[in-house]
Amino acid sequence: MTEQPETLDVHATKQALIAGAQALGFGYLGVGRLEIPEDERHLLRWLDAGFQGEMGYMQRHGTLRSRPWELAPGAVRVLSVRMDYWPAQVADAEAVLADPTLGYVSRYAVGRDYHKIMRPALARLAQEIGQRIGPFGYRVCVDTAPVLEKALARNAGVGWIGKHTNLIARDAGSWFFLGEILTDLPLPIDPPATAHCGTCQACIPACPTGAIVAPYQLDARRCISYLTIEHKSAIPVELRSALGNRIYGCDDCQLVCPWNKFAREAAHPDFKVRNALDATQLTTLFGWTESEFDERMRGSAIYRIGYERWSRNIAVALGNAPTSPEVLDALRARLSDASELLREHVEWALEQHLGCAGAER
Ligand code: B12
Ligand code: SF4
Ligand code: SF4
Repeated sequence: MTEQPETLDVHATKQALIAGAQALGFGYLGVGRLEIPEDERHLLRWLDAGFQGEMGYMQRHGTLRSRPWELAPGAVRVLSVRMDYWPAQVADAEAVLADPTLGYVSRYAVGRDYHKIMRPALARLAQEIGQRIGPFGYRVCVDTAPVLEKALARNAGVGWIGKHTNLIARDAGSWFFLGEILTDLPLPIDPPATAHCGTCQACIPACPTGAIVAPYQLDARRCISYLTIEHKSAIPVELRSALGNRIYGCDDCQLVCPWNKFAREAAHPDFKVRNALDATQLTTLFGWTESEFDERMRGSAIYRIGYERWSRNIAVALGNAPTSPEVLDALRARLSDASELLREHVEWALEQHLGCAGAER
């Protein structure tokens, strides 16, 4: 990272960053220290328990995630931002979850891929500050960078880590993404956020698969978000019914959180629903060809999981749907799919409707 001029007005620079972040659509920008030793201990215990499942990158990065100065040498502060994503005019989440003929897509993913929105906005913020104060050292991170984003955001006053393990802000709930700029600017820090779950435990029994094994502890291997997005192989049979109609991600633990009555709608227009993904018949989605998937999902976070995993997820939801000629036809149409992974899920789904010999009928 670069040397700072001794004349740097850190207070004015911080104010410029806050104003710049707001103008770029961020809901909040806070400044925090980088040290998170207690979170490092929790991370190591989480990895020891094997909660990361197939997410090999979590194991591989180890303590790099809790020592951001190793990722960005010279960094002394984190500028942590929040961007609200709850889309305006989205179909009612509870109503979609209650209709097993529809697919439920997590509300963060019904619009444009958030990485494509947040990364350029953070890079622009850093450039604008550079134009004001001259060159400075920084690294922009959004999601995929190996840092404990929630712990850093808590340090910077953005919010606290709830018992469901998502970050919550008192005035904005938890429907937001996080991003950071690690920097060598010695800016004045904000006080870390205090915790406000209190005696509430609503999210724990609300989890369809029992993934929140204790307050603040998530066994990702059971989490529907992990199973439908990160997990590449077969979805464990014993968890398939619990997935219900959730075909990409899961929002249940946040839907019951009382703090989400303070949540704000997305300011950024790119989070608006695309391709009616907030409430579409499962049979329609399952009928998409690979090129239709590519064409419709390009630019969406869903594109990242690819057609095979997307189809696998929908097959499970169709197995959980009420039996109907449309559901059976949709499943049978893909019984001889080229993907062995998909064929096995389609056979399982048909078995749910027709019994053990279902796949042969
Ligand atoms: C891996 C990952 C996942 C995994 C694992 C989730 C998890 N809780 O770790 C899976 C695939 C399941 C997942 C799911 C989701 N994710 Co995710 N995910 C990540 C990622 C890449 C790393 C998270 C991580 O480091 N986990 C490691 C473990 C150790 O951390 P942890 O569970 O958070 O544990 C912390 C505390 O709970 C506490 N702790 C742990 N054990 C204990 C024990 C005790 C006794 C105590 C007191 C505390 C404590 O300390 C730990 C360290 O701070 C981050 C991006 C990033 N780079 O940070 C996004 C991120 C956390 N995900 C995000 C989102 C939006 C989601 C989903 C909501 C998406 C969805 N709707 O489907 C779900 C939410 C599921 C849930 N209930 O958490 C957002 C969260 C935004 C927010 N408001 O918090 C992030 C920050 C991405 C982003 N840039 O916006 N995710
Ligand atoms: S996202 Fe869904 S499956 Fe994962 S912990 Fe929350 S409620 Fe459970
Ligand atoms: S539902 Fe209750 S316990 Fe869970 S995160 Fe929200 S406030 Fe905390």
